[in-house]
Amino acid sequence: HLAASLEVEETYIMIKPDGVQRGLVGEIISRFEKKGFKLTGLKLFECPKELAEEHYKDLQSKSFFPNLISYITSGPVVCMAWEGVGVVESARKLIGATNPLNAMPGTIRGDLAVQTGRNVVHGSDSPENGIREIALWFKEGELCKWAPTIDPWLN
Ligand code: 3AN
Repeated sequence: HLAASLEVEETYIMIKPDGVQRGLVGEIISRFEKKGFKLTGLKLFECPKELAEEHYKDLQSKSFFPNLISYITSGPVVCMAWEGVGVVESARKLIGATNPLNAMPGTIRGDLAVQTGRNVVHGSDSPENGIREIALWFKEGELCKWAPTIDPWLN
């Protein structure tokens, strides 16, 4: 397994409809904030079927594909872009294994989910997919490439 990258990367994180409906939005966002990554995009969004199919196009041939698409489009999702050093692999660690029964306690799926088909959150699996997915889910003008401006003494 590759060591965590020292590059500043971007990753696409999405809270799936079960995470929104179970009231886990704040809890999940908080984990990425507390880790120290920078939020650069955030919206609540009802995903059209075509977009879900494009996002998961590599899984098109899988038997669970139709169920996956109806799950993702069953209610609003929270779309997020996060930036930071090694953020892609680090976010995958915070999220935990695809099957929540295999996800370690302390991870989002390990703490908050039971089923693969209801695993509350998505995270890009490579820096290339991070860039691809952020471009797919966000329009130009929806992302904020900000730097801190608050006097640190105020904190
Ligand atoms: P991950 O989300 O951990 O990157 P992927 O990319 O292998 O996992 O799968 C994408 C999504 O497809 C998963 N988050 C899950 O919702 C769904 N999925 C994957 N494998 C299965 C499966 N065996 N049965 C049902 N859904 C699955």
